[in-house]
Amino acid sequence: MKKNVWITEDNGNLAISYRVKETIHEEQTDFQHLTVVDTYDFGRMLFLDGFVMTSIKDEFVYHEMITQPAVNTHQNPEKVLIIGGGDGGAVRELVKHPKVKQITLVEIDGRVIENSKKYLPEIAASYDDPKVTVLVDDGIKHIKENKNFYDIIIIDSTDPIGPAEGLFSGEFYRNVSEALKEDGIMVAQTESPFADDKLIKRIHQDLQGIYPLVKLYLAYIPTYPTGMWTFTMASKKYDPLKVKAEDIPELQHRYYNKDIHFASFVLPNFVADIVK
Ligand code: SPD
Repeated sequence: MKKNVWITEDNGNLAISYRVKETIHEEQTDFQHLTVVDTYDFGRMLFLDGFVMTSIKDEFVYHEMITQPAVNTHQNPEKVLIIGGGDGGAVRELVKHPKVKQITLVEIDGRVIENSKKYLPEIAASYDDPKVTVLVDDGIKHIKENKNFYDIIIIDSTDPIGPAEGLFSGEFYRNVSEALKEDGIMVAQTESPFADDKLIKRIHQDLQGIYPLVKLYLAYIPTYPTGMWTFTMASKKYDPLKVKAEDIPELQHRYYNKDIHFASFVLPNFVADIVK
């Protein structure tokens, strides 16, 4: 007989449950509670403090969309920094890009990296690539210590509570801008337009005070509550909508392509209203 065990992400007013085949691993790290489960519908899933971080079934959407629009907008995206992203999905996507030469991942919780390598090898697939340097350190501190160095900075954070709260602040975004070169681009995951409209608006306004070009874009991620998810790109020079489609390399992507590059910046009216 099949077991009837469920794991639930409970946001207070909204809860989403997944039926579990097997609990693979559970531990309290120095920073958060980490759980890896195998689920019937989404395969293995990583939860941090009870919130879904990634699933084998839909992770490609998030990891392609937090990396590819920026690397295909920047004309020379050689040095890329990822803050967070310890599961390795963003690393895997950046390694694919021929123009990216050096990827630095700064993850505060080394246990996320170790457990992802062990239990989510499809996602943590590129840590051994020679382009990749991993630092287990505080991303906020790393940003303050590096000035005018990176072409792209990707903020692949958890939700804005707990260890990641500081990664959503105006002060942090200003420091990110100083860590970028004069033509740099920053991308952050910025939550759901249904659940987090005030946060998205505040982030947008903060970034507009720092960068000449700020654009919100969308992707569809079933395991992130409400399904519709936003990313915010802030750029010192390059406009993602002025990219030539023929310059976007045909890499092995399951979600991102030349049309999605432009279409993801087309916003439904209610989303456009959040950032107008
Ligand atoms: N509510 C989910 C937000 C999580 C965003 N980051 C996930 C990390 C995947 N690399």
